[in-house]
Amino acid sequence: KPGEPEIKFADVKKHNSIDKGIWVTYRDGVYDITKFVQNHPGGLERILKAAGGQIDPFWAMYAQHNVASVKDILGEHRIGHLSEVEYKNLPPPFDPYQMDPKRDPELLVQAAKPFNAECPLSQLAKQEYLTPNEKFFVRNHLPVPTGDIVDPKKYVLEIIPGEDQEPVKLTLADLQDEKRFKRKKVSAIVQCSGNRREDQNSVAQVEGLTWYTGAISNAEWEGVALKDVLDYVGVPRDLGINSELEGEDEQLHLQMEGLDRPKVGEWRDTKGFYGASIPLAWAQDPRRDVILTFKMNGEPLPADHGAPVRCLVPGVAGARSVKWLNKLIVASEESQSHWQQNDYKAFNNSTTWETADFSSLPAIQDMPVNSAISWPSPKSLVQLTPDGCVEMKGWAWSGGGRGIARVDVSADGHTWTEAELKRPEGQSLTRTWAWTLWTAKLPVPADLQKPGKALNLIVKAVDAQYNVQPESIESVWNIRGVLCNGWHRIQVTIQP
Ligand code: MTE
Ligand code: MO
Repeated sequence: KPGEPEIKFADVKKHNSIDKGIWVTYRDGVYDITKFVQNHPGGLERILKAAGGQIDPFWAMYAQHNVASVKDILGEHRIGHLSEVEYKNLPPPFDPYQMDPKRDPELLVQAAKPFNAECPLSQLAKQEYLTPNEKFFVRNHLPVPTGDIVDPKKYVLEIIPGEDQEPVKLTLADLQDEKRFKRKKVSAIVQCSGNRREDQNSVAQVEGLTWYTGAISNAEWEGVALKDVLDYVGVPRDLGINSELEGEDEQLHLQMEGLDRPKVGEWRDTKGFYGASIPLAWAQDPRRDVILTFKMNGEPLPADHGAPVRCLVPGVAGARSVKWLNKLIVASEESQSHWQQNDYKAFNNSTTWETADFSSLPAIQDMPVNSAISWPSPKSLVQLTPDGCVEMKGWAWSGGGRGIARVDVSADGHTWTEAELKRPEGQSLTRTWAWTLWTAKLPVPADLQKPGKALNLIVKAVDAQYNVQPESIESVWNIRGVLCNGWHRIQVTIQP
């Protein structure tokens, strides 16, 4: 701001309490937030950690601040700036992500800190049923936990079998003791609810990470059935199913807490852990195949995917498969975490951030039918086959165990050709957790079979309950850009 004073960092440091006033810096700006702190949505205690210092490392940690509305609020409290020299000489802000693991350079990175990356389109186009671990998409909200808490030899899972009950503790060796728990393998998709968000951005900008079609991957997870573990710690076998019969208010839930939590310097935000929940009925249902997994595609679970133990919930939003599992709690209410209550819900396309009432909608669980084209890639040049067809490949998937009944491709949205489905052997159409890969040979209309012509390629999938993807993206558009499952369309050009 023109004419505003230059302020010394030493003066900022002095304003570090409610009595003395609370100043912070963000980049080179200085802000007096004394009047704001009581209204901080994340609570007074957290914001006081930044009092008299740089707010940058905290905002790097709590990514919900990286939106224009939050920067506007801060702007209202600006009182001056640091000198150019002083700003340059500040120690670089603590980087809570410095211990994150090394990643495959081919992942399509959408955010570096926290790390979020898609399975590359080149991998999806290979049509490998199991995505190699290093190519599996990553969606982290926080730094990957490190140290003793995730050391396989020191890891402890805490399970609270019911309200007011003592926690039962299990080590990794306990979970892997085959005399105690039978091993179980499940091939399952993890898909982020925000997959394909970029298509919604083409209707109108939404808030959230950019995802093209690669926030989805498939692996074979090995571990132990969650129902067996709940059984072992004394949760009555039919508790969840009975509670479901009692109705919504009496439903029981299985809450999951992650070991990942915000940290800045030595400080750990003990209440800011990642959390989610599912109905207890599913956790106990042998047909839902929920597992506590410690192996992915035959290898120990990688750090990015939740090592040493993850709760893998097939068929639902990726957000419910909690990584770096710390606690399981049988409870009468859902997880109260931000990600269960105030995120991962889909409003209609007229609802704005001002009118959105997150408490009015259920958390996303079973995901809707979806599909995408992995080959050819968007905007590429394609070679037609001698009989005037274009070859296509892609994936299709539906939640809740619903298999894929049909995949249709088209060049005009009116006439459709059925794709060939590569259904894994033995897959049941009512209990399918993995994707269905497909290939198609789409006849190109004669008037379009000319070099240099643009072609629009479309795919839609139909699941075993005959749910079908909606035609338009606009009809499913929502402020958070979740559950984007309109027909997937790409444009390509015929090789000149
Ligand atoms: N679990 C923990 N503890 N922390 C997280 O940030 N992200 C969730 C889920 N489980 C998350 C988590 C989300 S939103 C998704 S989509 C999946 O993990 C992504 O799983 P992946 O990184 O193994 O692909
Ligand atoms: Mo997600």
